[in-house]
Amino acid sequence: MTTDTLATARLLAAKIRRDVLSMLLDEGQGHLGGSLSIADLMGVLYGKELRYDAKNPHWEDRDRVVLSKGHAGPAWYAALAESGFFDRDVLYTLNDGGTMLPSHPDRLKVPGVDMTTGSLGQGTSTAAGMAYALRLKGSSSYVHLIVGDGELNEGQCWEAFQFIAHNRLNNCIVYIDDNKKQLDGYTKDVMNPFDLVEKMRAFGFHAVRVNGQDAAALDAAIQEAKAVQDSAVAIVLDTVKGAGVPFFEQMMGNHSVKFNTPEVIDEAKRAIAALDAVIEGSEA
Ligand SMILES: Cc1ncc(C[n+]2csc(CCOP(=O)(O)OP(=O)(O)O)c2C)c(N)n1
Repeated sequence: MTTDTLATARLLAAKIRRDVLSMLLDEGQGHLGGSLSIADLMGVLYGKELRYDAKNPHWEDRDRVVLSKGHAGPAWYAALAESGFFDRDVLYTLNDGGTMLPSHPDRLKVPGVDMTTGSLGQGTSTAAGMAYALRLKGSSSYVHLIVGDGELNEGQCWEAFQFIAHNRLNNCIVYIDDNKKQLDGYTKDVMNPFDLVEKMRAFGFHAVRVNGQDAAALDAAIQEAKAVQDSAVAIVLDTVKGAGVPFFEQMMGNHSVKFNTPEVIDEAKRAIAALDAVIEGSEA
């Protein structure tokens, strides 16, 4: 990644964070923590890595994204809006009646969304099927599958991973967002995932662990994954739930945040203003 594209990815991550905070503040609540932890990955994917045409979302040769942890939809919607799939104003209709942006991604409603998700685990199987179909068609497109660490409680994930590994689907890059928390506590307390890199290796994957908040590290891991010829590939993202906004990183219950106290509202507004300043500084 050149300095330019790295800067683009970082700027996009800042915009995603700003938009996620703004839309959830406008909505009064929403899945903040797990949206912010994948902002940097979304920045690298849409800022540099993906092959897409925002004006032709069904372009045959596009890369596919499956956000299996579908509750982080706001981060994906922000990435899509900032990448030109639809107008940014639409973000403020999140979860409203008749919206094209339901809280969880719907492939029949959202331009750029190829797979409906929200029921944890299911996206792993559908992504596996998409990658297998692309392989059969001789396509060079990739499927980027994003899974949560808490989501791994679903046995379906391990069945899908076994299928991906067995078929050596190196066109399906599996990202595990290891932000150490799930809905109601620390992942290790709810159901310990143990060492995710070792576990993925045991399943037959080429697996690495990277700082999921670092655009350069993410890009290097993606390039490494793309160079793997003979096995499935997984990138475990070492992330922080709520990443990028210290107040929300430190909030224990930051899975779905209610913006209903002056303190939380002020902190969100302060963070949005700080991100706006960063964005304006980068674009000046
Ligand atoms: C099958 C299923 N069971 C339960 C839920 C409710 N639920 C939504 S998010 C979540 C926690 C997910 O944790 P994780 O994958 O770590 O998400 P992150 O921390 O990255 O937001 C749960 C249990 C669901 N959406 N689907």
